[in-house]
Amino acid sequence: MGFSAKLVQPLPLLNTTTARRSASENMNCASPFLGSTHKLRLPRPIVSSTRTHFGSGSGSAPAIVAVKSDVIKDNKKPKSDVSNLLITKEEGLEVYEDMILGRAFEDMCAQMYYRGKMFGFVHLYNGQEAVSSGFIKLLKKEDSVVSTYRDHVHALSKGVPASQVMSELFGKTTGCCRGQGGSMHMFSKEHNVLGGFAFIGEGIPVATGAAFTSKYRREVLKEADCDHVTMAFFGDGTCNNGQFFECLNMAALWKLPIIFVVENNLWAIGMSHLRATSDPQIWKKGPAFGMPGIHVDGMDVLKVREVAKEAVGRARRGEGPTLIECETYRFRGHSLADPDELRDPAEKAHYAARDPITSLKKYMVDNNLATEAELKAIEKKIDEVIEEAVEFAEESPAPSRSQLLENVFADPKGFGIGPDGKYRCEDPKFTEGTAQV
Ligand SMILES: Cc1ncc(C[n+]2csc(CCOP(=O)(O)OP(=O)(O)O)c2C)c(N)n1
Ligand SMILES: [Mg+2]
Repeated sequence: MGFSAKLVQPLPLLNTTTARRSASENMNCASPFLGSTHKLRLPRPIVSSTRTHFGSGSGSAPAIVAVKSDVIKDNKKPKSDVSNLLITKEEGLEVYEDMILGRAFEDMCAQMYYRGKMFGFVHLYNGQEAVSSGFIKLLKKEDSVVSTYRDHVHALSKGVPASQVMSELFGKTTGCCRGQGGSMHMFSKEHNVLGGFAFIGEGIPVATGAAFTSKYRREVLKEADCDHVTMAFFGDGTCNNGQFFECLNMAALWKLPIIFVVENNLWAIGMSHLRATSDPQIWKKGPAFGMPGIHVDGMDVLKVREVAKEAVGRARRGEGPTLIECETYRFRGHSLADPDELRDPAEKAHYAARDPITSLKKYMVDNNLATEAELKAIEKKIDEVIEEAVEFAEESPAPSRSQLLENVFADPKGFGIGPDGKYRCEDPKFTEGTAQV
């Protein structure tokens, strides 16, 4: 069927030598792959000639691709002409509040984890807030989000109350999964958060299935107003997993209303992205499957939001999927159990200076979209929300013992649902005392 993937602004390929260097070594080289080569600049209105172009989705040429990293040309202060601004005051305040919520929530998680209030692995999202807020705040309640084990902030952006997320982390019954999921398995039917997933890549087929549901409802069940969109979030390391490729194929084949959001934070635990993948430019996998592939500076919420808007519109109109690679960075170790000794301090400092919250704040204040006092008031409000979430989690009851075996359908150790349909346990050593449930 001969579509032509047109590269509007091609990125030069990294040569092999470059690809073998660590991310930090690449910081000062000319690789356009690492947005780190760009200094933090004030966002300005998008210049039309450098806009990201999406395919129209009609006809047989869906994959027009561009790289969205160079739209800001200089350091001049933008004019305060409201019509030129990238965001309205109301939207800016909403996004700012969401980013502050994500950051403050995660900081509190670290404190609570080290005080022994949380169990198992806890992966924090500090530094990546522009991605969650830039994408998810554009969604409707009916739209779905699928996350990974780094999932608290995605759930918060989608509207799951901080108290429910915190309580889940404390393993309490008032958590969004009644305390049974924990940090890596945030789920909320009400908010269409279809899961955190501990296995990498595991959520991508779930998201593809959710997007298929929307299409099926619209086209087969004739629910004309079903224009629901699904967003799947996952990391750079996950893009080397087969499920990713299978789902790109199906989503493109069936023109599913899905957005594949790669949070490329340059590392998969202690493995540099540049050492782990044959072609580090993940966005290029989009056109390989016949869908647009976009690279965006994931430390700039305004740029993220702009590409997200186009992709959401495209999905809602039934024009199919989009792959968006957001170049971002996590400010903490892989998990709270990770001493984070592998990454170069210079690399960490470089990205710390590009804090997405600081740059949105600067944009809002410089453009008279908000005063320092207004933003301070938001920060104060969120501090209270977080304090209340901790109190709520602290005071909530722990699950009863009987909950332990709920939803357990089989287990080789001999507990689960027996032939009589009742819970059984044949290994008292393993589940100590639960045999009476
Ligand atoms: C199927 C599977 N294999 C291996 C792991 C172990 N593992 C946990 S996190 C991770 C790295 C994932 O990195 P990335 O996708 O970049 O996400 P990030 O942690 O950077 O957000 C790996 C390999 C796993 N969870 N699941
Ligand atoms: Mg990663």
